[in-house]
Amino acid sequence: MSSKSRVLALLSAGLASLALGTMGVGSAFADSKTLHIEMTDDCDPATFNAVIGKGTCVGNGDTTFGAFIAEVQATHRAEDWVFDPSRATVRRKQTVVADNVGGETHSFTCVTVFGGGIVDALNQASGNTKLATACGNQTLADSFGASLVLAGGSKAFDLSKAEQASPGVFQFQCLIHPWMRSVLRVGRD
Ligand SMILES: [Cu+2]
Repeated sequence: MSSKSRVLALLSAGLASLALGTMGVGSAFADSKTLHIEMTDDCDPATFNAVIGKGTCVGNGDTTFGAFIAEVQATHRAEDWVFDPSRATVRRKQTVVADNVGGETHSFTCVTVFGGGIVDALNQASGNTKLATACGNQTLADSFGASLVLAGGSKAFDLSKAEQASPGVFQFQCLIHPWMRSVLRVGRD
């Protein structure tokens, strides 16, 4: 296999596993007990769907698949693929809601150590050669399945039940695009 087709095969394998995950969607609350984190991207549906498969991108972004890969290889990230905010102060009993406002599926996965996710080609391209460590002794595959958020969907997380990466600090990342990250720090109530 050429290195390009190998990259695409790995990407397809990673994305095919999306279908096997738990498609849980929590409800989004608008009260102050909730912190919303937006998951964004800029996928161009024509090229992403042509390369990875139909339904990969349901948005209306304009970053082509080729430009996306080139950007990740050059800078280890794609600047429009982010968790916003990437840093926030939370309260101990606060609920965090991840809102996927992008065109692709993302995961909002609790990790104790940031690192590579489940798509090896993107791990390599983004320089995340060491895998992330999921919270709660979960495997990456299990935690990925439980933390998927489809395009247009939302998922709520109860921080009181999430493992802290260090005292007072929660870390979340996307296991498809491992540079999409948020660090949540518990402030004084
Ligand atoms: Cu993602």
